[in-house]
Amino acid sequence: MVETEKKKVMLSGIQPSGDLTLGSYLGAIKNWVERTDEFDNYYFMADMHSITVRQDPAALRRRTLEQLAQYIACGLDPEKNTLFIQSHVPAHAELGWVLNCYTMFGELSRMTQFKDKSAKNADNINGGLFTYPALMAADILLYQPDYVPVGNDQKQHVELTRNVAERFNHIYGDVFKVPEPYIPKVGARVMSLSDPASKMSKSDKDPNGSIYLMEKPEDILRKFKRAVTDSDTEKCVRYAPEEKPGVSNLMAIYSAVTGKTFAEIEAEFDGQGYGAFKPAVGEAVVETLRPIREEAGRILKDKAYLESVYKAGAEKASYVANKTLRKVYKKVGFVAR
Ligand code: ATP
Ligand code: LTN
Repeated sequence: MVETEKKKVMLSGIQPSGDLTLGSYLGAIKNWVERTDEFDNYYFMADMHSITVRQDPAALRRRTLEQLAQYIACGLDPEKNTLFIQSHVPAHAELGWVLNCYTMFGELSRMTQFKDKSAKNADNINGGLFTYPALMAADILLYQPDYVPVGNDQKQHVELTRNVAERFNHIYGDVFKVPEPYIPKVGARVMSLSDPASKMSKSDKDPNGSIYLMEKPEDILRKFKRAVTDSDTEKCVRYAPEEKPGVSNLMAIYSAVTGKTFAEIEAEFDGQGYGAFKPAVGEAVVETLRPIREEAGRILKDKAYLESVYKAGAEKASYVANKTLRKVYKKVGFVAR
C-alpha cells in the first residue's frame, strides 16, 4: 500500500466516438499496458467528450462498453489500473464548469482540434465543442497526475491544461499538480493504409484505411493486401518515411507487432517485392489481434463482470476526484455542503 502511494500518477482517456483501431492499440493502449507496474494509473472512456459531435445513443452505449472490454483484453488489468466511464464520475462535469471560468475565450479559439472539428461539423458548432478543453483540463487535474500520455494532436490541450492549472494556482495557492504530456516516439504514429499522409483514425470515413481491433482476420488480410505502397521504381522494402511513406508505415507496423528492427525486416524481404511483404504484415497483425479480439468477445458477454469493473473504477476514481473538487470549491468560495 505504502509502495503504491509513492508511485507517480498516469492518466489518459479515449473518446468512444468510433471503434478502436490498431493505431489506438500501438500508439496508446499498448504503452499504457507496458507501464502498468511503474505508475498509479487512471484510464477512462471519455463519453462526455464524444457528445460534442452528434452520436447515435445506442451506438455510443455499445462502443463505451466495448472500449472497456477492449482495454482489458489488451492487457490493462482492472486490479492494477483504475478503469472507469467519465460520466460515472460527476466531479468531471463539476470541475469542468469551474475551469470554464478560468479558461480564456482567446485560448479556446486557438485550439486546432476545435477548428478542424468545426470545419467537419459545420451544422453543429456547439458550445461544448468550443469549451471541450476546459472539460479535458478537469479530467486531468482532478487526479493530480504527473504524466498524461497522448498523441501529438492532443498536446495542445495538455499545454492549455498546464496554463489553466498555473493560473488557478497563482490565484489560490498550490491546488493542482501541473502535469507533463507524455508523447510516444514518432514510430508509434500509425498511418492510414489507404492514405499514408494521414493518421489511422477511428472516425475515418474510409474503412479501408483503418484496422479495427475487433475486425475479422480475412478483412484485415484484405486491407493489408490493398494497402497503398509507393510509386517509386525500386519496389524494395526499405525504411525511408519521406520517400516511401506507405512502405515505411507498413514496416513500422510490422516492427511494432513482431519486435523486429528495420534492418532485420529489410534483410527478411531482401530481393522480394511488396507482393510478399504486404501479406506478411497482414498475417502478423492478425496474430497480434487474435487473442485481443477473442478475449474482448468473451468479456463483452459477461455483463456482470464488466459492470463490476466500471462500478469499482468509478468508486475509486470518485474518491480521488472528490478530494480535489472539495479543495477547489473551498478555494473559489462555495459554501461547504
Ligand atoms: P477520432 O478519429 O475520434 O478523432 P482517433 O482515432 O484519431 O479519434 P483519439 O481518440 O484522438 O484517436 O486518440 C486516442 C489516443 O490514441 C491518442 O492520445 C493517441 O495517442 C492514440 N492514437 C490514436 N490513433 C493513433 C495512431 N494512428 N497512431 C498512434 N497513436 C494513435
Ligand atoms: N481529447 C482526447 C481524449 C481525452 C483525454 C482526456 C486524453 C479526453 N480527456 C484527458 C487525455 C487526458 C482525444 O480526443 N483523444
